[in-house]
Amino acid sequence: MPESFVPTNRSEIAPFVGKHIIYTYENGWQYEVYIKNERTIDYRVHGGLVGGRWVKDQDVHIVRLADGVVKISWSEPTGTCVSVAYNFLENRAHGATFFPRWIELEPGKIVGYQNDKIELMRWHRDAGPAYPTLVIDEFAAITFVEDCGRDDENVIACAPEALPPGYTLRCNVGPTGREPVEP
Ligand code: FER
Repeated sequence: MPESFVPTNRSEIAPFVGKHIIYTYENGWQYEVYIKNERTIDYRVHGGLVGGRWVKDQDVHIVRLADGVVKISWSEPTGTCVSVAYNFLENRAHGATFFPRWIELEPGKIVGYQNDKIELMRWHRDAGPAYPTLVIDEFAAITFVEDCGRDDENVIACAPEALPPGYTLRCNVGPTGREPVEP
């Protein structure tokens, strides 16, 4: 990631900093993200190819696309590249993830807490095979949103499997942006 990246106008992305959200892609893969500050996210993966993966302090690029719409893009130590647009007005997201071939072949290698094995991830990235890239391009429904403020290390602080039952089922927003009706 070039060190030269300057986030668009800090005040432009201020409404998004501190957001903690849970969303599920149409393919069933479920993610949880905390926008920790203008340059950093923490996240957990609750289901899908790499369910059980969790990451703190991923360096990201964050840009405002419109009121309530933000795009976050990054390159991981594994070589995976991700770009996700979150629309908080309609509680929808669209993510494009570009997985190296070695992850498609052996996704288990990136499951677990990445921060304890960053050098190993870089080793796998460089060992490959990198290509052909697996492109996963999906819409997602955002089902939970809260504001946690900036730089809170307690929002994403344990493995997905250590969370209380029902943690990801909490639902406080719907597709129109209003509170959902009781099921
Ligand atoms: C997302 C899509 C993919 C996301 C993270 C990823 C935090 C990362 C995938 C991976 O590295 O395995 O929406 O949100």
